[in-house]
Amino acid sequence: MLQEEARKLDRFIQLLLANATVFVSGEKLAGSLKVSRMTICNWVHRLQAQGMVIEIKPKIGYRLTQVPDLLLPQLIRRELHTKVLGRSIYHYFQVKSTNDVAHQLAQQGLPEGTLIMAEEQTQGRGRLGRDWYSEKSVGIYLSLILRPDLKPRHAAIINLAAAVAVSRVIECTCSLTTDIKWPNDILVNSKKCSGILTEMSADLDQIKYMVVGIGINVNHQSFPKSLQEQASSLFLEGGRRFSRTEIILALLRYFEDLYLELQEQGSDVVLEQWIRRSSFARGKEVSVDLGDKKIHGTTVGLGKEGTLRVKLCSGQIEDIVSGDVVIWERPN
Ligand code: BT5
Repeated sequence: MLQEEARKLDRFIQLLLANATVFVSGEKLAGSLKVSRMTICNWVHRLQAQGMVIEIKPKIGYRLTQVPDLLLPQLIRRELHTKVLGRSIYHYFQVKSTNDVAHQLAQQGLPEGTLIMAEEQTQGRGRLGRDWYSEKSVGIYLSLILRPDLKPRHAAIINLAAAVAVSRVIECTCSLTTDIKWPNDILVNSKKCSGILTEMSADLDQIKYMVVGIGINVNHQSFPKSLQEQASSLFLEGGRRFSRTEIILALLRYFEDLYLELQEQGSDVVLEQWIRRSSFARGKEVSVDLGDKKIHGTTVGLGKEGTLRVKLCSGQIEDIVSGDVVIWERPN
């Protein structure tokens, strides 16, 4: 769906929500949104298919009587108590990737804190061109535009801060115990329930903007075979459904607190919290796939810029900037 159409559809839902006690005529809706009555009719059928209950009275109009668990900006805005994050909200029913939309909007000059959410991603992305499975309306797929006053080499700290915020929200809102696998996998019972993809546009010594993309498996009841061993959802681990809206509200608050503290006090505040929340920070025997080689060793903390420090058998310490970490299964 084109961005402009998606914006109009959101405005349409807003009008239905604002007038939920009365029937609104198709003509009036079409006029205020500058679309045809046929478009209104198509949208109504589309929303009904998404679980919205909309009464249709011929020659009179439409009335919204029941809203499903959609990530409606109108509802999020009403409950949001942040200064920066979510000050502008874009919601889409379907996009390729919320990170792609965020890049486009950032290049158009949208401000820091702009939030982009989608019910479904058709080409959700992980790191290094990998896919992110994004089933419709059961997960959280969001991206935030940030414009931090940081040198590009400090960007990894933002990634770690997002991981801390996701871990905190899963613990506080869903009462589940989490672990963080460096740099950005949030695990519940050793299975991945969330991933973060942080991208940036930068000059040599200044970040122009960053896009922090967060995916959380919330109410998924199952996963494709290829992911079943490693992935899970809060529903599968917690045994009940969770409100995606409530999780997003808490996430934005926790992330903003840490983001503002980071800019005032420096990276230690993030590093300390990350280390406290991760069993991978110290004393874990790991293998790290660096692309061109694999190393084995024991983790000995984080470097100032968010690197993972691994002590090799030789005693030498490697600072890992990027790579895939797994628990080292020592050969017998
Ligand atoms: C990540 O990459 O974990 C980053 C994921 C970021 C997703 C968000 S959603 C909103 C925003 N828009 C986007 O397009 N992306 C971001 P990485 O560490 O490379 O992990 C990717 C790997 O995790 C895949 O190769 C699979 O093995 C696995 N995977 C894919 N989908 C998964 C899912 N839903 N849950 C758990 N694991 C998954």
